[in-house]
Amino acid sequence: MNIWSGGKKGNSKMSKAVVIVGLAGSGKTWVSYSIWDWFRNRKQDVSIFNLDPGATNLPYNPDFDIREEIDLWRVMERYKLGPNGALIVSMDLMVNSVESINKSIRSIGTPLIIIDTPGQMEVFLYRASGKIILDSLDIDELLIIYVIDGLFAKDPRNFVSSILLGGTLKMRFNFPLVSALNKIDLLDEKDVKTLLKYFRSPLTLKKDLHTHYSTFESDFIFKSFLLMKKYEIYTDFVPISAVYLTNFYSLIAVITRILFGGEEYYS
Ligand SMILES: Nc1nc2c(ncn2[C@@H]2O[C@H](COP(=O)(O)OP(=O)(O)O)[C@@H](O)[C@H]2O)c(=O)[nH]1
Ligand SMILES: [Mg+2]
Repeated sequence: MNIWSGGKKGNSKMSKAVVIVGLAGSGKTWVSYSIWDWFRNRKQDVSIFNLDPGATNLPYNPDFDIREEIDLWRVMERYKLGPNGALIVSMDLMVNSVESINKSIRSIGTPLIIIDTPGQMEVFLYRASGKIILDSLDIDELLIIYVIDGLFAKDPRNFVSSILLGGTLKMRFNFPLVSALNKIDLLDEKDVKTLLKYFRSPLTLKKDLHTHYSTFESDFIFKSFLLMKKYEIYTDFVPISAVYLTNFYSLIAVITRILFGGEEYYS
C-alpha cells in the first residue's frame, strides 16, 4: 500500500516536505537520513534534498544537492571569508538557487521530500534569505521537525530554553512544528521519561526547577514554558535516537498523520 495515496485533498501533483532544523550538531543530518531511509525501506516514494552548502560526509546520496551550486569552501576562497562569513554569503546566494531547487522538486516529483538544512540554524532560519527560500518552495504542505540534542536538554533549564527556541521558530514561520528530542540512546531511560513528563505535565518541571534554582529563576523559566504550552506551539514532542532508530516509529507516525492524514503506517 502506498501511504501517500490516502492523504489530505489538495493538488495531488505537488510534493509535501519535512524540513529538518536544529542547532549545529543536534543530529539534523542523521534525522533526515533516517526518516528518508525508513520510508525508502518500506518502498515509499520519497526523496532527500541537502540544502547545507558546508555538509561533509553525508550518510545519504541526495536527490538534490545545493553543493553542486554553492560550495562553501569556494565561497571562502572567493570572498576571502572564514567559515561563518562564507555560510552567511552562501545563504544569500542560495536565494538564486530557488528556481533550480523547484525544478528538482517538480522533476523528481515524489509525494514526500526530506530537506536537510545547514548546521548553523541561525544563518538559515534567522536571515531574510532562509525565509524567502522556504516560502518560495514549490511545496504543497511543509512540516518542520525541530531537532533538540537530548544531552543538552537533560537539564530542566536547557530543556525550557530548547523549547523556547522552537517557539521563536513557530513565530517566524508558522508551519506545523514537531520537536524531536534526539540522541536518547545517550540518556538514561529515567531521564527520557522525566523530559516527556516535563512536556506533558509541567508540574513535574516546576518542582524540579524549584529544587535547582532560585524562586525568581524557576518562576521565570516555568512561566516561559507555560506560555509555549498555552499557545500550543508544538504539534508534538517525540524522543528518538536517529542513529539507533529508538522510538522512530512514533516520529514517522506523527509525520504521516500531519502530512497525509493517515495513522496506519507505523511498522
Ligand atoms: N549517539 C547518537 N549520536 C547521534 C545521533 N544523531 C546524531 N548523532 C551524532 O551527532 C553528531 C552530529 O550529527 P549530525 O546529524 O551531523 O548533526 P547536524 O549538524 O545537526 O546535521 C554526529 O557525530 C552524529 O553521529 C543519535 O541519535 N545518537
Ligand atoms: Mg548536518
